[in-house]
Amino acid sequence: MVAFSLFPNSSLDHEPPGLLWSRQSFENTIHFMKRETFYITSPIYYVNDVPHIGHAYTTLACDMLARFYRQAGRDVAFLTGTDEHGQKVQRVAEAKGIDPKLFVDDVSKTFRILFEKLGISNTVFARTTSPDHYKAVQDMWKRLKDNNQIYLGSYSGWYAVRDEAFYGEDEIKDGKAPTGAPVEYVTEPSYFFRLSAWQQPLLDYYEAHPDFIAPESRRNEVISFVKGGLRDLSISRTSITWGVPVPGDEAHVIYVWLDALNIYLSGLGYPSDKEAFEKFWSESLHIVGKDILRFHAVYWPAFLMAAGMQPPKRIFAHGWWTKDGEKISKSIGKPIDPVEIMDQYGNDAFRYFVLREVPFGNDGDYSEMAFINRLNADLANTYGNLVQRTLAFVYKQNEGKLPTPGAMTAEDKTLLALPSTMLTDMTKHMEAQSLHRAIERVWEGLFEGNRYMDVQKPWSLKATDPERMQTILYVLCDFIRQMAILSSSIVPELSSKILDQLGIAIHKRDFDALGKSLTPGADILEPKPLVQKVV
Ligand code: ME8
Repeated sequence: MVAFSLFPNSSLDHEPPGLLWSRQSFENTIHFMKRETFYITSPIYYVNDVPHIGHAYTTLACDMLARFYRQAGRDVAFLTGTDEHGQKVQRVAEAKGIDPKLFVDDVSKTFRILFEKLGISNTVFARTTSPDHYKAVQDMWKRLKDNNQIYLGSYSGWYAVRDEAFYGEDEIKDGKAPTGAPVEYVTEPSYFFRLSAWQQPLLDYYEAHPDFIAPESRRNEVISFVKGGLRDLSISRTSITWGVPVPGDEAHVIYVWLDALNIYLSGLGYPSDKEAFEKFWSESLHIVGKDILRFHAVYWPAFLMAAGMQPPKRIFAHGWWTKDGEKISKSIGKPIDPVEIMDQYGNDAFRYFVLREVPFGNDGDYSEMAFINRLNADLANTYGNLVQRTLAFVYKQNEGKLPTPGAMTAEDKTLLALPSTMLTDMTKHMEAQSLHRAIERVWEGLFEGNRYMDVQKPWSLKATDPERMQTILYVLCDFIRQMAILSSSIVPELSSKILDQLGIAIHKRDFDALGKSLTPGADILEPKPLVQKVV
């Protein structure tokens, strides 16, 4: 039985209490209610290098989805982790003169620490060196073998260690892989997977499941790649030792991608415990970078179908972050350290910037100027100011208590009804993984809140119409409460601070609290500045 630790990163001191409560509450009620499920996965990252902005990016995107669906009442499993086998990792460990297991333990920890710092709400941190994962990989191998999908042969061709990928002669240009990775010529005995036999079934599957691969442009690329013909795939190596042994032929280790992809099953406890697998697999969403879409959208469904299993529900490939137009990675010398940025500007600022700045699916270039502009304009001016102006005024004018509203005007009612409409739009965007659009929608709401305040001018009514002033302030407070619920998956720390200031109980922070209203006269906390502007 896999323990879905609801907080593997339980040392988090910045975790918003709302989510902590939600998860505990969900776990308690799990046996009594049958809720919709959601299984979100990030790639598991190679441990040849320390984590950078790219790894943080994918995992943050998954986290936004996980938090959103938890608030929507779904039972969420969220996997991230590390990919620890293969030639790339073996070589780095050898070069450092360290035992590979000690080396991977060390680097895997740096990913775990980064995700804790980012406030990632994963339920599983999976590692390919775990004994349970070995079982899943060997189980897959046996299924493929039993189904006559594997044969022994010999591989002669190109291999790029950086990509851990085999390339055909026709793909090599100027002595490099299409990704620019250096290649080496390999000749070794190898087991092969009958990938060529899956060309038509894959094309049929893509056609019958138009939402399987997204975005659309990437789906088209995959389809034309498969239409171009599939060669049988080498799935074992004899020239390396760092991997899962082939059952019954230990001179071979299983190809690192066949090994790694199975993490999505072993992370659910498969094959020892099929309960979680049965519960979550049909609602699985793999978020990956565009660099590894071929492995996920071609090899993975082919392996699964060949093993007699269902492909995942959907695969979404996002774009690539560059800095000054160049690829980001330590080995290429352009790292961007997310920890440094978070230490300087705060977690939410980093999270907000990467998720908002670039349409999810497109490439983006990191610039500090753009980062600071977003922080100042969106977080400080639009969100922070609305909350600060309102709560500071209420706290001062109303002796630290929420106002009591009188009769409401059409404008009041319109503003208060906005968050529920926004949730409908947000949900539509989240279903399409248009994360940036979901965020945009929330900020459109915040603009409306600011506009309402500027038009209603509650401060000008203090002497002339204090009753109307109370109503306006009440509307603003209730609007802010609802906005903080909606923004919880986007800027969790900021949202939870706002809800804390308003005295909103932890169990009233999910989407079903949207239509309800604040209790007039309840105490609020003394407002503290929420977002520090960068000047
Ligand atoms: O491919 N921009 O691991 P990996 C955006 N172990 N995203 C980026 C990025 C960038 N500049 N750089 C990295 C592997 N990423 C395999 C995966 S899954 C069964 C096995 C993100 O460490 C993006 O998600 O090379 C990309 O797909 C992933 O990190 C590659 O991580």
